[in-house]
Amino acid sequence: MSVETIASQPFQDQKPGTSGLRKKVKVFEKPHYLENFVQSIFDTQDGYQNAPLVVGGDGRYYNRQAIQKILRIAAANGCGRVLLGQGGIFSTPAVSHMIRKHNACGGIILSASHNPGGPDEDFGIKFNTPNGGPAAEKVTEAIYTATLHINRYRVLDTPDIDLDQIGTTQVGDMQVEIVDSVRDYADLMEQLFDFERIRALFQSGFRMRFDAMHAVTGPYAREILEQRLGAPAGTVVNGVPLEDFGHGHPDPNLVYAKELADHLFGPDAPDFGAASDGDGDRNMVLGRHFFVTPSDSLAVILANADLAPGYRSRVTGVARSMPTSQAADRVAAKLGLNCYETPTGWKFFGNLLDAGKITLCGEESFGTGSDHVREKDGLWAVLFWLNILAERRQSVAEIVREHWRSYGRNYYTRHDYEAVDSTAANGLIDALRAACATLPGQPLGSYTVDYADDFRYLDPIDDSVSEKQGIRIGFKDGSRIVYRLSGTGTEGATLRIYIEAYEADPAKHDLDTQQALAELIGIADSLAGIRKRTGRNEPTVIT
Ligand code: G16
Repeated sequence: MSVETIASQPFQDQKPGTSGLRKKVKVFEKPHYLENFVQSIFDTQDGYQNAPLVVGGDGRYYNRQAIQKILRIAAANGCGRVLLGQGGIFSTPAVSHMIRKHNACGGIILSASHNPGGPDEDFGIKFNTPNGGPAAEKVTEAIYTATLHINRYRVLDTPDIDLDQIGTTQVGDMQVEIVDSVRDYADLMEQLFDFERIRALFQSGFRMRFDAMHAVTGPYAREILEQRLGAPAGTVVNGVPLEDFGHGHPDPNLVYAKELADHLFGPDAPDFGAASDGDGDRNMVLGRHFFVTPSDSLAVILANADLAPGYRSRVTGVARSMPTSQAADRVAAKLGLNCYETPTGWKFFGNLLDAGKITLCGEESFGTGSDHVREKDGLWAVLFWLNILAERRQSVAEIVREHWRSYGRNYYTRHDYEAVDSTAANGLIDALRAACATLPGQPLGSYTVDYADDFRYLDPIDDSVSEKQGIRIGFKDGSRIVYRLSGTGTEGATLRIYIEAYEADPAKHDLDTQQALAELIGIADSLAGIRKRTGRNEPTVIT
């Protein structure tokens, strides 16, 4: 067993996006591609000689091959100990928890999140730092710079190990401890929420369906919902993780989790429905014949945080990503809590959470979380809702409607144009940026522009600055249109347009969202010249 140094050449396209490096599997399969990136992590990080490194992924195609490669590189670089989920499986929030619980030097997560999996689909790799969270921009920049200069990587010449057997294996001088992927995470959930109350809710005949979308949360949801909380067997559907997610698109929204949505809007709908994504960090929450937007979900959780034992009387503040609706801001204002607006990307919450400035945070992209880990957490959000439902004994729709009556309703929608020509998409954003200077004060339809800018974030903890985080157009009445390009797509560019309007009058809280926002949607289209610039007549996905 010897360490080999393999000569290699840089790839120019290894810049991590919103959440790690995401590419087609075919790209990762190119000789040296994955190896270069992983070696660049070891070349720029430290601590792995003495503290464990957590490794796991969402089980998608190429997960197992990638893990064997990572173990060989880790051993060759002097890593002392790896904590690996059984079968190479860990949900993203579970990795975050393992890093924190075991004082690890960090973690390597293999996932392309909600993107489809399979030989012709997507794969991804992400590095998380010792706080359990996605690496901050300065860390990902350092890794990226290393990938541009790399000329060799190290591997230990050793056979594959059995990833399925719990226990400890030696890989050269490195110890690989294969652990139960679920147990520690499920124990943590039990500390945060009132499992007895939720158990009683299920005993009272409350019915739910959790759609794991053939992705990583299946085993977690079965253990927590069906075993520990006593939900009837069959509550969790599509619960076996598959390498191609059963040909599905594991993105929990009304378009891709259609089967679940149809069931919740159908004649025999249960009381509660939920889904999670490929790697278990996103969530969608539904009531009987009722969809809760992620922005509203964050606001409702914040307003009801005292009902969960792990959050009672200890919420310090909240943060939301800039394009997320301002519903949580209204709750924070009423409760006298700090509310922060950050760029898109969970990594921007890390400093605020570490500094204790916020306890809860969320994003419109179906992400909700708290300071229990440093990732968004799909099942955590579902359990928070179950805890609220168990205490309040009202339906999801009643709880949300009551919330709107107290705080007003932020009508909200996101229109995505996927796989748009990158030059056209960049041109569209550049033109909007140029228009920002002259827009304030201008009337657009029945609205008047209050401010227009390209969002710039000054991190209040480390003073780092992130520029060009999305074009914001705010109107005098508080409505907003936001444009930005996705940082997670793997094909062309994805243009996202976020549209929001506030409605205080309860008599107007039951409109169809697209109708309530129709005028703003028209303004958003014509202001950006979407048809002309992209050649598209309608969005690919509306959420
Ligand atoms: C990632 C990030 C999120 C972000 C989302 C969408 O989620 O962790 O913070 O909101 O991407 O990003 P974009 O709009 O740039 O595509 P995930 O679940 O893909 O890891």
